[in-house]
Amino acid sequence: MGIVSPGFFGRPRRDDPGLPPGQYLTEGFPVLSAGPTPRIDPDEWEFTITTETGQVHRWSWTEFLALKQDDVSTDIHCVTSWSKLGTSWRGVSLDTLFESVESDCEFTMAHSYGGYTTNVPLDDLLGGKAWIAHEFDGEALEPAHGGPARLLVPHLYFWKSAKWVRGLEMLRQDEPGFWESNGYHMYGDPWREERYW
Ligand SMILES: Nc1nc2c(c(=O)[nH]1)N[C@H]1C(S)=C(S)[C@@H](COP(=O)(O)O)O[C@H]1N2
Ligand SMILES: [Mo]
Repeated sequence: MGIVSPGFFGRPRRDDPGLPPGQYLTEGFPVLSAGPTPRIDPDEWEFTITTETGQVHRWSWTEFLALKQDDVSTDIHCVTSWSKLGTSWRGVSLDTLFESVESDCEFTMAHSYGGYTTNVPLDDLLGGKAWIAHEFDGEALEPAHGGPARLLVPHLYFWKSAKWVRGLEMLRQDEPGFWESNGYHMYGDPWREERYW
């Protein structure tokens, strides 16, 4: 039997070993927002972590920029099937932000300016896996891509990387955020194709 692999000319390459299943490479940087881009003045910006006891940890823009900064190079994967390899970000590790936080919760809800929410387990935010990023490619993060600052959780589908993030709420039990309430997967591992449920 002469088996010839079919030529998928002109189609996205979906067999790249560096890509999760069902993903194709893009060189551009698509903008995907469920609503309008909020404009946040750095003087009014704050990032908070609220624990189950109601304790609120707060950082102003100046305080946030004074924290230890990481330069991160990582691949990102959107559930709509595009992936972008080797993207460059600068931001503050969630490990740094959680240093002073005491909580027994295993789950978090990210809240954004503009109302977007997404749930992420605490384990997925710690251990050098997630950042609050404020630069992309050496420039201030554009408002369309989440500036002044967005959550960056690159090992999960990109809808977990909340743009215009304003805080994390600690949850005793997992709860769906915006897209998770609309059929997206509660966890969203691109390597297991956890797109929808
Ligand atoms: N606040 C907020 N964050 C968001 C979204 C959104 O609509 N609002 N969309 C999510 C989705 S579905 C994706 S794929 C990425 C898109 O990020 P980008 O526009 O920088 O490519 O942001 C995620 N974060
Ligand atoms: Mo997305």
